[in-house]
Amino acid sequence: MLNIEITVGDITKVNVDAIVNAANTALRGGGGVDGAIHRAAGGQLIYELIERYPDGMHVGDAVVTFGYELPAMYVIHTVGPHYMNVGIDHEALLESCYRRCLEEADKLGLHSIAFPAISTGVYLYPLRDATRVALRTIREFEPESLERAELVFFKSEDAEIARELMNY
Ligand code: AR6
Repeated sequence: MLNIEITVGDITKVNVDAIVNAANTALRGGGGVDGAIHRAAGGQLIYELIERYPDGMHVGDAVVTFGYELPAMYVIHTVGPHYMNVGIDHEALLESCYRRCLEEADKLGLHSIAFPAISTGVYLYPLRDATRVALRTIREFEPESLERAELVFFKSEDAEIARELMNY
């Protein structure tokens, strides 16, 4: 089972093998954590995305690029569900984001991964519900190489909620 840590801070500064980006289906950058990751990684990141993923990606999936100027060697880009979109299974899609990122990291033989709170910003997924999905999916995952998953929260009050949920 993976070791889960909850921390507060900026994910672009975290020293792990891969950080996860909460991207959008176009995969061409954006605001929030996506914007911060692109700024910190430098301009090469967008070129790799354009070259390797010209058609973008689907909600709930994950794709990998290098991290360039980030401390992390890789960025795993995923797209969470927008909570205001109707006719989709938000929970299943969010679960798929976490699972697919873990699978990609494991496939690369990585030991550590850091997640932001996918979908809980601009995409409006309630933090408590989203964190429950994150914790459950990470706990259920059976890793080959991965040892540690860090949940990085930008706001300390969000990390407090996550710590509370960890104890259930
Ligand atoms: N480090 C860690 N967490 C962060 C950081 C950071 N540097 N910056 C923000 N957060 P959001 P989404 C937290 O909106 O809801 C983008 O424009 C933030 O507090 O970044 O999945 C994309 O291009 C929140 O809890 O992602 C998409 O269009 C969490 O990261 C769209 O936003 C996620 O907030 C995706 O929306």
